Amino acid sequence: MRLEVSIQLQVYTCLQVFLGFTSVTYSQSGKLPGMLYPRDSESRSLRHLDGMWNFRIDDSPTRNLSFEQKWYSEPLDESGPVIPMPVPSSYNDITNQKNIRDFVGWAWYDREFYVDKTWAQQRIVLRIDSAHYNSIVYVNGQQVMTHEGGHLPFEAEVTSSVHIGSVNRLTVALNNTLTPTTLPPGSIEYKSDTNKYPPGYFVQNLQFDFFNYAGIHRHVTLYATPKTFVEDIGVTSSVSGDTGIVNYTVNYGGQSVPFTWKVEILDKKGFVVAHGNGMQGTLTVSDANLWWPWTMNSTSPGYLYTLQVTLTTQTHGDVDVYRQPFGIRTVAVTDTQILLNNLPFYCQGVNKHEDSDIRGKGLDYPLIARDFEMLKWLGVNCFRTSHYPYAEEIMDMADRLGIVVIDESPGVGIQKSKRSKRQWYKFYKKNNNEEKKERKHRKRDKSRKSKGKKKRRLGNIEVESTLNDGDDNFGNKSLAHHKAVMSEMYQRDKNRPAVIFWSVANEPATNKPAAGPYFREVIAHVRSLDSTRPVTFVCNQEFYNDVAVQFVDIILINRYYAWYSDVGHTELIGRQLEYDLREWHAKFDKPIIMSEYGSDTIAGFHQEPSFVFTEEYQVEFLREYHAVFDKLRGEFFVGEMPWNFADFMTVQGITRVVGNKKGLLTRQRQPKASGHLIRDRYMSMISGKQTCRLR
Ligand code: GCB
Repeated sequence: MRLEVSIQLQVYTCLQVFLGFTSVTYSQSGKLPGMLYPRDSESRSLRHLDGMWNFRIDDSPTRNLSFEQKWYSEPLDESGPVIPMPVPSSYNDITNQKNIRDFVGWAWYDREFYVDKTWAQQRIVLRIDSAHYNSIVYVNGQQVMTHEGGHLPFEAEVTSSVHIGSVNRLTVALNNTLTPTTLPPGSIEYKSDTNKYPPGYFVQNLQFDFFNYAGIHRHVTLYATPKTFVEDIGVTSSVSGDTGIVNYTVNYGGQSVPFTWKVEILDKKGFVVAHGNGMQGTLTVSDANLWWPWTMNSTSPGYLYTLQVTLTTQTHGDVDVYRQPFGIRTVAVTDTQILLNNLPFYCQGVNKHEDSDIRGKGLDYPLIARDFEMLKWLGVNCFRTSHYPYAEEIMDMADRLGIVVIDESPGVGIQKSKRSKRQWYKFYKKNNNEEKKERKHRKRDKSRKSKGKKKRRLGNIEVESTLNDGDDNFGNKSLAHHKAVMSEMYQRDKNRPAVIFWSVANEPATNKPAAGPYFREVIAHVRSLDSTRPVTFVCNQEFYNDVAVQFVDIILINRYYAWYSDVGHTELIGRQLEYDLREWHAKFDKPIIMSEYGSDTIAGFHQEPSFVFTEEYQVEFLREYHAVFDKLRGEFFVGEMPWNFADFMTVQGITRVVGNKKGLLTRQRQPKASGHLIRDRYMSMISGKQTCRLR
């Protein structure tokens, strides 16, 4: 379902120059820099800069005062009042102030830190695991990096920016404004009727159904490596009989001096089981322990090996050691099945969100532990990172516990395309000769185009108030950014055995012609990065109007029969769903996962016979879907993922009662009746060995 929501704020337009964010810096060869997770070793040290930072929003009417006054050039508490703000966390739900909760624009953070003097001869790197959305980072008043997009890490070498022996200041400016070309896209809408709104009044329109939490969401880390260092590691695997075949590539960064590589595979106990010494190679592990989901191997699920990479420079005697966990496993899809290590895998799934009370989307270890506890309690063997990449600490747990992940990009709500309508009518004309319609549309198009010429800026960000060719959600700018985000995601998660599919988007408007070339290109880009994992997106269109499912390996469909249509009529679910799924399979001949289905349920609401929003309705609703799943499972149906694992926050709106309540669990992670239903179902699948393999 598509939802448009607004946050109301009062601002004036801003005339500053657009800052020109780059999401990532490519090397001259066009290759993405490595994005190895900061780990300590005998050659590397790290320090999290988490804690209480100083914080202030720039709520000036232009949202640009902070740059005019150069807040980054001195401690934040000298340019104005500050409040303490925890890192990592979203800032929205920390205070009791509406203007902070609903803020749109630049929010400023700073803190002081010292650098260990033993790091003096090292290369020092600053990494932010996720900050939403646009970031500008300063060390001691000097800009050291910018990044566009939340949910993914970015880093820069800061060796020459930090002082050793005196205090350093780290300042981060963050802007959560979403525009038609951000990922996810959104728009700023100015309200011009001065009888109703003060001058400069605007709303932020979102095209997705979760709160647009902002802040420094994950760790901020300072780490040190040798000057010549292990820059990147890539591992892929295949299996031949009992032998694991491991292909690796390693790369170095920093000074180009003569060096040697040592590459070793360690098993769980730390024994070397294979070794090599080139920048790339193939190693074999006899009698390999494969990586299995916990439902397919109860004794040793999620088996991880370590690729221990040692780089030794001959002249400097410098050594860098990096240990990369990985798994040995294969993934494939046929026209009716998902195969893990050549055996059929059925996804007993859920969708999730990074979301909790107070923290918003902030990383929180107790929450992560509780979530995995409840995933296991539910019998879940698979989740989707709806609708953006999750924290690396969450992904680590999935790798370790043997829970499969469909890794989804922040491409949620790619829907608006002015061009697409024109193309649609052209298409119509060609096929149905509906010239009249096309002429009418062209007229409307012209008037919109002239309106669209006026572009506005808000706090230095270009916020297109109307959609124009080239800067709509399917335009070239969006496409280039989407591809860059997929590259960043791939760089971060490529070595994770838990990740079995890439999902490039959720519910894009793939009924519009513009979506065809757009998704063909995004998906081809992902395939060019990774030939080992199937690629997909999550679709909510119809089998007869979709233009992009033809490009995917496996179909993921969202459906809300008896909720957003025929509300209350659970008796229609079976008929409508079975027809629908069979048509998709008949047309595309690919396996299908039901990637969302669910109904809002307020914990503690009861009514018999069932009524919408009650626990009885949710249980009855899910059961109707399950009956169809059970019927199609032996055919082409390969997984189910209720929406959602837990209740989560959205913006205020008359269709949401303090957030989306489709959780099997409450936002505090306690089960509703539906949680018990899913647990019974998934546990009986495990013990009944239905389409899962138990060892
Ligand atoms: C959907 C979206 C999800 C929403 C859900 C709902 O189709 O993918 O983001 O939260 O529906 O509850 O409406």
